[in-house]
Formats: sequence, structure tokens, C-alpha cells
Amino acid sequence: MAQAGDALTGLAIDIGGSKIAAARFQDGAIVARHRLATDGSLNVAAWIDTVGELLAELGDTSAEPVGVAVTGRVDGEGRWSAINTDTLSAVDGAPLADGLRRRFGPRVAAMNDALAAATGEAIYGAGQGASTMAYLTVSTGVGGGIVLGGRPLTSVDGLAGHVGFMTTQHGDAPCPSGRVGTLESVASGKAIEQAARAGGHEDTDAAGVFDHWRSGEDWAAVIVQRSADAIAEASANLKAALGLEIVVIGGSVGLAEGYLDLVRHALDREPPLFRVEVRPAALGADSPLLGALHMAREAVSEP
Ligand code: BMX
Repeated sequence: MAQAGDALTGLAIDIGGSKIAAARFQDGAIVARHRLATDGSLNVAAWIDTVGELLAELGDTSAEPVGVAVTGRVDGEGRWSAINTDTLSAVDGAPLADGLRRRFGPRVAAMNDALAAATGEAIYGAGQGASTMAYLTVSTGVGGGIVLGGRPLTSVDGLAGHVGFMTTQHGDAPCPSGRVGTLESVASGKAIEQAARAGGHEDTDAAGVFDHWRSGEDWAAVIVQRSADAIAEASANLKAALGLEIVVIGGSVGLAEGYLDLVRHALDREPPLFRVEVRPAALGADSPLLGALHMAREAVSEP
């Protein structure tokens, strides 16, 4: 069972671009889990129903804090919007926080998934001991969360940390965000899959591209290397901008076997001043869950 620090008790839900993970925590340990596939076409009312079904599945007592981490931008008013509209097609300024609180009470807090994961890793995981860090999830998309001086970076518009929409020298394709050549359009699981299909490997998902890479197939190595090079470039850029101590990397692509070594080798090609230590997310796929519950507990305890 995952062990969190300081006896987290409550429920957490992580609505990612491809999957939804939910867990019940009791005194720091995950005592129950549930998992669903993401339906990116749901509107906010349907998403709140899904949260209700997951809470019921986990035996919610209606008295514990609930953290809900979501892919997408959550602004200072708790409104939820997709930036990559290919991932979520029916949330644009949706009143997520208000809807959750109306349905389940003020014990619920909602936040961006990568911000939650950054918080989880900073407090309970690979970020412990660092006051300034970036968390990057390389998953369906590329998400980010920044911790400066021990505090998660947020913004009124909810955009802070969205490193996936920075541009990269390795990119030239349009991104559903409206930008061109974004990190997400080069490095993410969806980008890896799209690159494989563009090369004629129609039935290959991101995991399959990694399998072909490990089997020594050059076409797959080029795709995986380009993803890692772009993540290394973003890490060096964030180091230049924020003076980061470390970068913590999570996500299905980020934690794939052999991927971080490619990122580290690419970073070694940068001048020493712009290199930054890269660590795997110690909490693995649970980073957003621990961070979301921690943030919900903080929100509930605020005066
Ligand atoms: C996208 C963006 C981020 C999110 C990141 C990783 C959307 C819907 N999501 O950059 O908010 O943090 O993906 O999230 O615009 P994933 O779980 O979908 O990989």
C-alpha cells in the first residue's frame, strides 16, 4: 500500500486525459482504489456524477475531505477549462468547484492534476528537501507544476505551470491549444502515438512505440528520443527561468523504463549552468492523489 506522510485520511480522485484513478486514504495508507477510463466528451454535470459514483464505490462517509485533481486549467474561481480540446471537448469555463461543493459539501477541493502531483511530490515524494522544483507529467499530455520557496505556484487564470504549452525547437506541428510546436505536441503520449501513426504504424499506441524502441527499431527510437530531447530542453529552460533545484518527472511516458536516462543524457549536452537533476516521481501514478487530498485538507482547514 502507498504510504503518505502525516496520516492523510480522506478520498482523492485523479481525472487524467486517459484514465481516472480514485483512492481512499486511511492514516496515510491507500486502503481502497478504483479506476475508470476517461470519457473526454462529458460535460461538467456528468463529471460531477462520475465523482459521485467513485465516492460511493469507495464508501464515502460524506464527512471526509475530498481532493479532485483534473486535467485542464482550473482558475481562481474554480472554473474548469480544457486547453487541449482534443483531451476534453465539453469543459470551457465550467463551474467545477461550485458544482462539487453544492453536491458534496465544502469538504471538496478541485485543482489541476499536475499542480496536485507537484504538491504531492514536494511534500511526500521526490521533492522533499527541495524548496524550488518543477514537476512534469509526460502522460496523455504534458503537464507541469511549479513549487517556489516551498509553495505551489498558482495564478488567477489557472495557467501557471502549464509547461506543455511552451514551444520547443523540436516541434513544428499545430497544437489543439492553438499554438504551434508546443512541448505537448512533441513529447506527450498522444504525440508519440500520432508520430507512430504518421509513420505508417497505424495500430501502435505510445506503450507500443516503447516496445518497438526496446526491440531496437530505429523509427521508434527517433520518436522516443525526440520526446526526451524536448523534455530535457524544457527542463533547461525552466532551470534558466526559475533556478530550479530539481525536476521531478511522472506520467506513463515519463516513468517508462529507460526514458529518464534519455532525458538525463540530453541534459548532459547542455552547458553545466543549465543542467538540473531529474528524479522520477517517488509516488508514481499516485502523486496527484496525495497532492489533491493534501490540498483539500488545507482548503477545508483554512479559516
Ligand atoms: C494538458 C492540459 C493540462 C494537464 C496536462 C497533463 C488539458 C485538458 N490538459 O497539458 O491541464 O495537466 O495535459 O494531463 O488541456 P493528462 O493527465 O491529460 O496527461
